[in-house]
Amino acid sequence: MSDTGWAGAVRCMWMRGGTSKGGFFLGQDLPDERAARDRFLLRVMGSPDARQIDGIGGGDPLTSKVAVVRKSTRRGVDVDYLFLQVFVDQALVTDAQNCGNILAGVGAFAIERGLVSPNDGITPVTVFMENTQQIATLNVQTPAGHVCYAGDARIDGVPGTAAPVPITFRDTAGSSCGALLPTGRAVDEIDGIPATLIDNGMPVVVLRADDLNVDGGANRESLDRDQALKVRLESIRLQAGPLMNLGDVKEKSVPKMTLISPPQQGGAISTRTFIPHRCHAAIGVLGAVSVASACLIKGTPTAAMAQVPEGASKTLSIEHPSGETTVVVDLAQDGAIASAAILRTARKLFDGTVFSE
Ligand code: NQM
Repeated sequence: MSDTGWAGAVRCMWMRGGTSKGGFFLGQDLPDERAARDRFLLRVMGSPDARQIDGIGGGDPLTSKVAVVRKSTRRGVDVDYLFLQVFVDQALVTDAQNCGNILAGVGAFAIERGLVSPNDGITPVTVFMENTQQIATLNVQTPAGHVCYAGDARIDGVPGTAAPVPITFRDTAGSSCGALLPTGRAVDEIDGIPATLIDNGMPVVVLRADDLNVDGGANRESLDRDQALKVRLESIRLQAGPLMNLGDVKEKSVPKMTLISPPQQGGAISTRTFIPHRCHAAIGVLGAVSVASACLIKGTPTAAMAQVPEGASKTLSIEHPSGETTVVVDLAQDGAIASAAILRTARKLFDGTVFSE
């Protein structure tokens, strides 16, 4: 046994899921005991260390992620997926958030590991997301019964093209906070700044960039250098946590902080998102679903600024630092959000054994 308390060689697939990367594990291959599992994952990723030099993490929250996948015993569900965020520069592993980008690789991984039998053509994989106890369905390209990663789909933030992985989410409202608007209000005020506290799959605090004297079109690097902005955002975030039923969020990666400004590229809204201490290179999948939802809620600063098409099925382009993410929202007859769909791609990067020794 190593100092992680776990004998060190474990099967792992390293995958890109959407605009993130992470290690994909079968649940049975990891220690059952949570503290031992977390020690193992910190060691494998190389945390805590800004460069994660002694591990496989990429020195960025977007490349320090883990999917734990098991065959499901739930009716109508193929696999259970637990997402874990391994902090880069702190010895923390949290399951307090979900991740829709890493989710994009879960269907292919489940088929590759034999948890789901592939069709000849497209294989729908229904996933129970353990973090938020909700369900998503992925359509994986499986010509001749083999996962195909190559294709013509393009998503902003990833060079080139790959096979499309459309994902549909149902009933994601209140995923972690218990309600779409956990305070019961469309707008709250924290530190004198109007904020929409919303959760449609990801808890997000939506703020006008203008109200913080920030250029809503600034690039990721300059926003990441703005320490004064980060201090203000963290103060708002720590107050928003309990208001959103998330408790003390000091050591949690939620809520995310999204700064909005009017669309610049013909989309619905422009965003810059802190996740929560670094600026996202794009925007998270469920983060985008939550922001798209805020565009539809009358009385929010987001709705006042957003360009929203007519009709019960709305295609909303959420602009971000590396392009845009399209969210298709279908409304029920009473105007509530019935489902949200998003296009992702995924790629198997390597499959092998990772060592914690
Ligand atoms: O919101 C980053 C990502 C994410 C999460 C983050 C995500 C989501 O881009 O569903 O995908 O917000 O920490 O992977």
